Amino acid sequence: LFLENVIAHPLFRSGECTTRFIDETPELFKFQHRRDRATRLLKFLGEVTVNGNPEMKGRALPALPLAKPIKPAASLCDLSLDPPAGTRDRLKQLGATKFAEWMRKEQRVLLTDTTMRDAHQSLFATRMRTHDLTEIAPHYARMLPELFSLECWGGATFDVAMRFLKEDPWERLARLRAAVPNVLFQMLLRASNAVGYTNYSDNVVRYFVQQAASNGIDVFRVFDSLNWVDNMRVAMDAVVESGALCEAAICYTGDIFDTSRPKYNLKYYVDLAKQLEKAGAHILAIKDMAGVCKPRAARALVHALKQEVGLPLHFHTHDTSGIAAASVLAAIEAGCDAVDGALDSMSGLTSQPNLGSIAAALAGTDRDPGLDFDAMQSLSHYWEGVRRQYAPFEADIRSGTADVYRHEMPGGQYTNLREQARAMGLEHRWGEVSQTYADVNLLFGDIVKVTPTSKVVGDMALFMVANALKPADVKDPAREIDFPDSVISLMKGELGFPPDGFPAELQKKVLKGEKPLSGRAGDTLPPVDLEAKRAEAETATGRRINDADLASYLMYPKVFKDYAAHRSHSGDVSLLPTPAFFYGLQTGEEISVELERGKSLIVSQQGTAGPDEEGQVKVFLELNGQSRVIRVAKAG
Ligand code: 3PY
Ligand code: ZN
Repeated sequence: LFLENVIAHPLFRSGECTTRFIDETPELFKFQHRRDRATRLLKFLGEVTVNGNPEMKGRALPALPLAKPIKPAASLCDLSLDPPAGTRDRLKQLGATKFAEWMRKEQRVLLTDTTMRDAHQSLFATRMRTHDLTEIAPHYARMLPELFSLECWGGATFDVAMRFLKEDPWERLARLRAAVPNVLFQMLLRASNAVGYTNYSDNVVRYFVQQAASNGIDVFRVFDSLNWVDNMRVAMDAVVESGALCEAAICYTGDIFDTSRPKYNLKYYVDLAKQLEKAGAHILAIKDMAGVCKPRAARALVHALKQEVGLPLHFHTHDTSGIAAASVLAAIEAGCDAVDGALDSMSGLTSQPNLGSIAAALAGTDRDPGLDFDAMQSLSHYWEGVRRQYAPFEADIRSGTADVYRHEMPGGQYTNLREQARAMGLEHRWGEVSQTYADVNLLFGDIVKVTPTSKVVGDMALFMVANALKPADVKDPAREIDFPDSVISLMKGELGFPPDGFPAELQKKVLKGEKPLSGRAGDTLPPVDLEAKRAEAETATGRRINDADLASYLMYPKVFKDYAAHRSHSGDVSLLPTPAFFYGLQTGEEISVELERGKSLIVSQQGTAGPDEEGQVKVFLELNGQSRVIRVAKAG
């Protein structure tokens, strides 16, 4: 290995190396590092093979081994060809403002594929791993270059990547970007809450946006969880400054035709849209996070917004009701410029409606999106195989349900809240949880529910079910209640305020005499000393912290520390195929792990023995044809 490194080194090859070449060229010893990387991954595989992945605890495993997802055939996609130009090339050429003008003039309806973000967030608790995304990314670049964007980052993916999947969201972005140079990458940004659950200092929000833009995000869908435009300005300004597209979202809740909830009427949304246009948005999103925007409302809303604002419109919804595609088609008929969907096998239920079917429904019309039907089917076939690997994370729902109009739970929250309920032993009482979720919304004054306010409503619903509390108990001034921290924070105004404030009596009861904030949290949160934080993170993790790491640490200090510890102990587990990561290796199973371009490990499992009297299990592995034995202490 050492000789291989010497011979391959450019200085050696140029013949210009001196006698000090070996001393002065530390990378010649990098094979050691490579061997360490392999050993750490083998230990991880041994551990999961014997004790299971902690993530799988208490879940029903699928029948193993699982078939490998099938990628598009070479006849459909020639990876040796450069990807054709796409929307990203157009953005580079036109700049953000002119790009938005182009969108408005474009006859085709523009399509966003959410499969790589919202679809898996909404179907299986955001567990899709980088490996499955990067395997198919080069095909997307060549097979669907007409897409408007790929939503592939932000929302819950940031947190879940580090916390549960033990991988780096920035590396995911870099690998995807390298594979897809031509199509816009879109992320979901929670305005002042960035990709977290709480308001961050303004300079942290700005720093995060700069990092995301310089690492490859082109479209930022920015929303505030209470539709409070003042709380969106810092993030929006930072996006505009970065040169990326600022897509500001109005979060749709209620029903514009429901006269019993007049605060969410057409005027409310039109006013909001005008404020966002004035605040500098390039594109306006209608973000129907729960999927409650009925076809009639979608048509009326798009029609009104087209008349009242000069921005291109992008409609996003969820199929929880089972009829979301009707709303998408109604929005398109009313002149909507862009819409979201997920590829067939990743669509429906709490995910987005089916992009392939929407494209087919529009084929031959004047809004035909012009996507290749066979390409979409072939990519969907790949996702079908991928999805099977995540079966243990799926919610047990079989059909759309009109119940969503009652509970208004965001699709992206549904599987996560069920997860929380499961962890608290309440999954069998899910019906009660969702009814209580609706009750809590009314207790809080009928608010917009989207991350993080939706999480607070969910926390409170679980708290009430677990403690057998009814709305009357919560309101009763004589009943002492130890409210969850997130509820206290909400009532304090740390996530902002709805236009009509929170119900005064409940706010007083929750705050127990403490005063709520009088303005935006960002106005009172002091700026964070970024370099001091970098030093703190370096001490905490014992590793060099680059700019992207710092952004992760600023968002989630504890989660990042735990992730960094896992990385130094187990290596880069994002490189492992998904069945191996979640289920370990079956006897006779062989996998290939690409450590870096052209450097793969072939690992196979030859059998196990034990546990012995000390509780140790031996896992017999082969690494590139050489036997390795990993000893693992059997848990429990
Ligand atoms: C998120 O913020 O993660 C969402 O998906 C909101 O809809
Ligand atoms: Zn969504």
